Amino acid sequence: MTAPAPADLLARHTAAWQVATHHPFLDGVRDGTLPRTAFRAWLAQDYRFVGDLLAFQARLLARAPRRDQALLVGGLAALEAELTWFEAHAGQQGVALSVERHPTTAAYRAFLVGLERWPYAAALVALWALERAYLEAWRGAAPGHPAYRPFVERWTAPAFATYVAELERAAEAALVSSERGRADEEAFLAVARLERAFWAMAWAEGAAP
Ligand code: HMH
Repeated sequence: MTAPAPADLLARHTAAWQVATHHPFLDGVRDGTLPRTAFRAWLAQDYRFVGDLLAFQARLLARAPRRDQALLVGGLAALEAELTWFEAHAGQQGVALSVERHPTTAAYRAFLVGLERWPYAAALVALWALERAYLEAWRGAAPGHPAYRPFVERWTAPAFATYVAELERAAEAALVSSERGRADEEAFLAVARLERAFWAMAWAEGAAP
């Protein structure tokens, strides 16, 4: 049996993927009606997430085959730069970044930490899926209300789309050379669920008194 390409996972789970990449939060980014508190909550929590993602990607790099090292190193450098970018925007908007992880952010981190024990191919599928989710989510919010445009532009930039496409190719190659299990599909579905939960978390924070 041939291993499924990452694109097959998208095709097989359109409903889960749809709700992972579409949310009233993103509609609010597009039309400017997003409650400021929701945006500020997202900014602080996504900063924590990106820090956790950087650590995950470093662990993934440590066990990557030679052919994927350049791609993962490039991604790591981009994540480190992204933390600086978050710090600049948070500073401008007076958002404190030294917040505790929300339970949803903590659950995402626990999943990323646990991926260390999953096959390399499945962990790479997870990385591709979570980056692809952001590409699609923010594309759906484009061009975005002026207040949020730098954020929309960050994850709709051609360079980011290229990175996501390269991750997809790498994941496809890893799947071909891995033993066929269900781990890749499980990883994909877990990412879809966690992405959905992340938008819901930020949105709920906006509704909080
Ligand atoms: C929750 N998913 C979440 N945050 C991000 N910054 C990305 C994916 C893309 O890096």
